[in-house]
Amino acid sequence: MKRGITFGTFDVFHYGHLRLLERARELCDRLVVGVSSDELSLAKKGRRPFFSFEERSAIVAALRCVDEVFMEESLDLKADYVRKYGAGILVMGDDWAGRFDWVAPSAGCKVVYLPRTPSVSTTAIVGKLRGTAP
Ligand code: C2G
Repeated sequence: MKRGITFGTFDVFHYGHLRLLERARELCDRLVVGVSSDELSLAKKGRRPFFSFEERSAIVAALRCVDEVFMEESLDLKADYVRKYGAGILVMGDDWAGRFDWVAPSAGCKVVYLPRTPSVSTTAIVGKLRGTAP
C-alpha cells in the first residue's frame, strides 16, 4: 500500500484545498494530512486562523479523499512526520516548490509539488468579504 502525506492550514476551506487533497490522494492509496496547529498558522501567516484547529481538522477529516489527520506543529518536523506515518510520497502545492526537497533524502520519500488551483485563496476570499479586494 502506497502512503502519501500532505500539510496545510486549510483555513476557510475552499475548492483549491479540495483539489489539492484529491490530486494528492490519486498519487497514493492512503492519504494522511498534517493540519497546522493554531500557533504554527500564526507563525506562518502572521495572523490567527479564522477557524480553530479542531474545526479545520474536522472538515479535512470528513473528506472522502482523506484517511487520517494529525496536528502539524512545526515546518521543520516534516521528515519526522513522513517517517512516523510511513509515507512514501510527500505532496505540496507549488507555492512551496523546492522548500521541502530536503525531506526526500532525509526521510527516503518522493517529494511532489502540484500546481495550485488558480484564482482562489483564503486571503482573496477574506479580502472580498471585507470589501478590500476587487
Ligand atoms: N492550494 C492549492 N490551490 C490554492 C490554494 C491552496 O493547491 N488555490 C494548496 C496549497 O498549495 C497547499 C494546500 O492547498 O498545498 C493547503 O494550503 P494552505 O492551507 O494555504 O496551506 P499552507 O498554509 O501553505 O501550509 O507545512 C506546510 C504548510 O503547513 C502548508
